Amino acid sequence: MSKQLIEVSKFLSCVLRHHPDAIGITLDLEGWTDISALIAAAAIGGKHLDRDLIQAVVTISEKKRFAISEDGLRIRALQGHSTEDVDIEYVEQVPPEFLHHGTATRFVESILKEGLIAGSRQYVHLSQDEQTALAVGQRHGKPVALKIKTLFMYKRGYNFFQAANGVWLVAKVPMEFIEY
Ligand code: HQG
Repeated sequence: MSKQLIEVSKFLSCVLRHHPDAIGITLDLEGWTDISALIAAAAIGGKHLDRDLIQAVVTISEKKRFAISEDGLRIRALQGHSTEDVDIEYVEQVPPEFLHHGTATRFVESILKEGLIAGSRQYVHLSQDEQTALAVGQRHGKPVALKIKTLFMYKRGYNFFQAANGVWLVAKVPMEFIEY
């Protein structure tokens, strides 16, 4: 992805997941916002966006972070929200026996005490495979992938959801379900 597209992707992550209020847009409960309103609001804040740039980011994003509505008028982030304005009705799914959580080695001590918590986000994020988890962990420092006994958790009553881009979501992971 070019530098310009990475910058637009970060901007979209910021306003569509965390701070829509920063540019004065509103997101509905499913996270959608009007693309022309987004472009206009960004312009007022001095940030140039246009439909082609937005479309390019949506198409190229290897993590499929965003989706454009079928009518082409709206955009949303598929997961990763911290804003309370959004409460996406994710599809509940039976998880596989194990999923993986990528983090940094410096967090492991605390995680093994408290379990995994969502922090500022709405959910703890889990990856299908160890390699993806390590890439997620890398964002925070020296990466480590924790193996989570997800089917066992499910059988104990935890609800699992999968975002449209494949990321698994769960409210928390108590330490008894973490293999390290
Ligand atoms: C850690 C990216 C100490 C947790 C990815 C993580 C993902 C604890 C950090 C998505 C803890 C939170 C989310 C505890 C959890 N003590 N640390 N008890 N419990 N943590 O960024 O999962 O590129 O909010 O391990 O692909 O890293 O943005 O969550 O390291 O799907 O599209 O607290 O963001 O996608 O960090 O990443 P984050 P995450 P994007």
